[in-house]
Amino acid sequence: MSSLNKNVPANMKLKIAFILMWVNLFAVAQVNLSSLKVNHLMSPEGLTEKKPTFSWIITSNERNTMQEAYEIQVFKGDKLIWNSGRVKSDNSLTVSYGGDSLLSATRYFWQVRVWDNHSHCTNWSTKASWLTGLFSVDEWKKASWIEPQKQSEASPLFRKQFSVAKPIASAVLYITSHGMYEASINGNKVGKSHFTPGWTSYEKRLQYQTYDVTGMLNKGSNALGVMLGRGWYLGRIGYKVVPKVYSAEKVGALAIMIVSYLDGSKEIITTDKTWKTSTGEVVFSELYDGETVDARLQQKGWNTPVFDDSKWEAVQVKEYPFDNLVSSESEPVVTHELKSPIAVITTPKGEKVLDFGQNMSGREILTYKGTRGQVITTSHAEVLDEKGNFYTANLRSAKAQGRYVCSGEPDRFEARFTFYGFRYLKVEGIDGNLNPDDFKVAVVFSDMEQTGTFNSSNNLVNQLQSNIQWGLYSNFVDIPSDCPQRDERLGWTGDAQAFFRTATFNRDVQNFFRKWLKDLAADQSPDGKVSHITPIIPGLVGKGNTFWSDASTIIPWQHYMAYGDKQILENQYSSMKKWVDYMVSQSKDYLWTTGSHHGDWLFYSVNNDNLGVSAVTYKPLIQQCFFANSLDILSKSAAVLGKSEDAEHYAEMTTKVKSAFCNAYLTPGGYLVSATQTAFALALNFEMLPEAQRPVVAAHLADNVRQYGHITTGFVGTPFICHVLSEWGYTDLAYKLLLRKEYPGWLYPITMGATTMWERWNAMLPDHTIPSNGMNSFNHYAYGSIGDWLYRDAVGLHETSAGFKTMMIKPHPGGEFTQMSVTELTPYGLASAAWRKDNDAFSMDVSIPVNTTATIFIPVASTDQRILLDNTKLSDVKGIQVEGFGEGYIKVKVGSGTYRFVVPEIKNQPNK
Ligand code: RAM
Repeated sequence: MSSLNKNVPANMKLKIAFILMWVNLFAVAQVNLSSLKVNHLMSPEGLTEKKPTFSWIITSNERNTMQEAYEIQVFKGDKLIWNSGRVKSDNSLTVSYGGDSLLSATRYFWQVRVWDNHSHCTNWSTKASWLTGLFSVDEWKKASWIEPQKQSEASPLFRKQFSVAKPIASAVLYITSHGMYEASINGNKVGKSHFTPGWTSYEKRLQYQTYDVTGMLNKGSNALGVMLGRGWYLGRIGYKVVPKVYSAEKVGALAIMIVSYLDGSKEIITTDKTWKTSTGEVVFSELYDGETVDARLQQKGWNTPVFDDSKWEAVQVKEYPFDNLVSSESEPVVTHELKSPIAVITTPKGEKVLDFGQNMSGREILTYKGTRGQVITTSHAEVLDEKGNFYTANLRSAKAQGRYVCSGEPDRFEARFTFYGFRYLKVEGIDGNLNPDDFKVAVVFSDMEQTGTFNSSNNLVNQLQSNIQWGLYSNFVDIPSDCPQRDERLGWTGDAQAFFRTATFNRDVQNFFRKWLKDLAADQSPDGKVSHITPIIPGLVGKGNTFWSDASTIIPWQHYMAYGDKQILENQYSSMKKWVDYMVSQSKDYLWTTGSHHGDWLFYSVNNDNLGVSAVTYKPLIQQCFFANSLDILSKSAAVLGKSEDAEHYAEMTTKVKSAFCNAYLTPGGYLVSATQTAFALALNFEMLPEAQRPVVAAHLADNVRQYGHITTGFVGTPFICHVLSEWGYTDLAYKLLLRKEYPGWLYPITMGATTMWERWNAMLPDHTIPSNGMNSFNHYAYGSIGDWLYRDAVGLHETSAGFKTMMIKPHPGGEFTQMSVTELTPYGLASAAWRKDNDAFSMDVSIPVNTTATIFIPVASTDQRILLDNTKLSDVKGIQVEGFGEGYIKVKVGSGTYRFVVPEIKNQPNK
C-alpha cells in the first residue's frame, strides 16, 4: 500500500493512484512484517517492564530497502491507548513504548506499519500482544507461602477447589515455589515448561511465572493442583556438600490466580491455609541422583474437582519476604523432541542397554505394563567403555537413576523434577528382551529460537557443528552449565563466556543471558569480585578468577554486539565497573599478578614431560590480557551509554595496562615469557602489543603451531587461536588445527564417535580406554568455541556494528573445502553467506536483511581480476559501490537483497 501525500490536489491524487496501480501491477513490491516481539519475546506473559520495547523484522523483494519510518499502535482491549504517529527512523529493534502508565496484570495488543525508502507503506501488521506481570511486590501479600507439614523425600501435592459462577473474560495464574513446581488445573498441566521457577540466585531473585489459563477453567467446580520437587533450591547441588543457607527449609508454593468475569468483576484465588496437602507417586527426586516414581501411590484425579480430599492434611502457612520475587524473563525449559532408541545392546557384562544415538540432556519416557510392585531401574551413561560395557564412573557421586514401580495397569513414567546427561540407558528389572518401542527420550533444554545453520563440504566438520549444537542444547537448561551429567552441572562463568559468541550464532540466547547476567551481578561480592559459578552455591565460594569473572564484561559487550540492545549494558554497567575497579585495586603500577586463578584450564599437558612440550602459560600473563580487555570493554560500553568521562578514564587505563604487560612479559625479539599458543593468541587478540611487534609475534605463533603440528591451548586460548591465525594471514594453519583427526584436535573426538563436545582433548583414548574417571565429561562446550571461527572467519559473516545493522562478509577459503555456508537470523532478519569453489571458479552467494547494509569481501589476486555480479561484470552494475582492493580482497558495499558474485578464474586467487 502506498501513501499519498495529503497536500496533493484530489484530481492529481486520482492520476497518481492510477499510475501507481499500473506500476504495482507490473512490479509488485512485497514488503512484509513479521517476528513482532516485545522486549525480544514473542507475546510474552508476565512482563513487568514499564516501558517495554518493540521490534519487528521487515522483508522485501526489492534490493537496498531501508525502513524510513514506522507507526505503532497499542490497545487495551479494543481501545487505542497509544499511537506513536509516523516516526521517521530506521529503528526497528528497540522502539520504546511511549504511552501512559501500563497496568499490572493486563493484556495489551499492538501493531506496527512501516514506510520504506522506495515509497512503500506496509499494511498494519497482525496484532501481537503481551500480558503484564505483577508490578508491585505488595500484590503478592494477598497470598501466603504454603508448605507440607513435614519435609520428606516425597514430592508433596497441594490442591484447592474453587468455583466459577459467572462467564469468564480471562484468568491468569502467577506462581512460584521453593524447589520446583508443576501446576495443573482440572487435571491438565499448566504451560509446557519444566523445572520452573528456574534457577536463580534465590535469596535475591526468585522468579515467578505467569500463565494465561483462561481456557483451562470450567463453569462450576474447578481444582488447582501443585506438585513440588526439591530441585536446585533444596536438592543436593555443588561438587562438595555444603550447608544449606536458603531461607526455606521445606519446599513450598506461592500462587495468585486472578479471574476476571465478563461483567467486570474479579475474583482472586491464592495459596493460603485453606489448601490441602498429601503426597503422590513421586517418592524421591534429586537433580544428581534421579527420580523414583511408585505408580501404586498415584492419587488418581487429585487435581480434579471430583476428588475427595477429606483424608488430606492442612498445609502449613509460612512467611517469607516477597522482595526477592521477580517475573521470569527468559524462555522456559521445554521438551524439544522425542528420541527413539537406535539400537538395543547386550554388553559383554550382560547389561541390557538402549542406545539413543545422541548424547543429550533429557529423560526417558517408559510406557509399560508390569506386574504390580515390579521395579524397573534405569541408569544413564554418556559412553560405553573399551570393552563395550556401560560406563558411569565419570558421573562421580551422581547416581542418575530412574526407579519405577509398576501399578499393574499400563503405566507411563517420566521424571518431572530431574534430567540426565546421557546417550545410553541401562534397564534393569524387565525380564527377557527389551522392547525398544516402550522407551523414548524427551530432549529438554531452554526454548531458544534457532538462529544459525552451518554446512560445508567436509562431513566431519559438519558433525563437529552438530556436536557444538548438542553441547549447547544439553547445557542450556535454564542456566549455562559446564556439563549435564556428573555431580556438578553448575553455571561456570568461564565456560559460558568462552562459548557465548558461538551460542549467539546458533540460538537466540539473548533473554537466557539477560536473566543469567542479573544473577551474576546479584552474586558479585561488595568488593567487586565476580564468582566463577553463577548462580552461586552458598558455601562454594570461589571468586575473582581471570577469564571466569571476565564473563561479567565480555558477555554483556558481545550480547550488545550480537543483539543491538544497549539495555544489556545499562543493566550490567555497575557490575562491569565493579569487577574492573576490583582488578585495578589489586594491581600495582597497572600490573595485576595476585589472586588465585584457574589458568589456561585443561591445556595440552603430557604426563611424562621429559621433552618439555606441555604448554603451560604463566597465569599472571593471562590475567593481564583479560584485565586490559575488560577495561577496554568497559570504556567502549561507557561510550555507548554516553558516559564520556568513564569512557576516557578507562581507555587511558587500558593503554597503561597494555604497556605494563609489554614491560613485564614481552621480549625485544617478539617472544613472550610463555612461548605458548595461548600466550601469543591472547596478546594478539587483545592488541596488547605495539603495532610493529604484532607481525613478529604472529610469526612466532605460526612457528609454534608448525612445530607442534597441533593445538595446545586450553579453555582460555582456544576461542581465539584460529581467529588470530586468520587475522594474521595464517588461515592455512587454522585449517590445519581444525582438520586434525588425532589427539589433540577437534576432529579426533569425531573419529571416536562423539556426538557432543568433550571436556578434554583426550577424554577417551584411541583404544577406547577412558584415562580419567573424575573430571571427564563428554558434554562440555568450551572447545566448541571453534564454532565462532567457522561462522565469522571461515565463512566470514560478521557484524560490524551492534545488532548486525552493518555487517561484513569476508570469507577465508582453504583447507580443501569446496564449499561452506551459513545462515543467520540476525535481529533484522535472515542473513546468509556461502562460498564455493567449482573447477576454475569461485562464487559467493550472500543475502542481506532489509534495513541493514554489508561490505562484501571478494578474495581475488589483483584489482583487475574479473568479477561478475549476477552474470554482469561488476564494474558495469549500477548502484554498486566498489570500495577498493586491499589485503587480497575487492570490497563491495551493498544494501539488502541477495547477490551472487563469481570470480570465473581463480587460478591466482590467494589462499586467505
Ligand atoms: C570444572 C568445571 C568447569 C571449569 C572449572 C574450572 O570443574 O567443569 O568446566 O570451568 O572446573
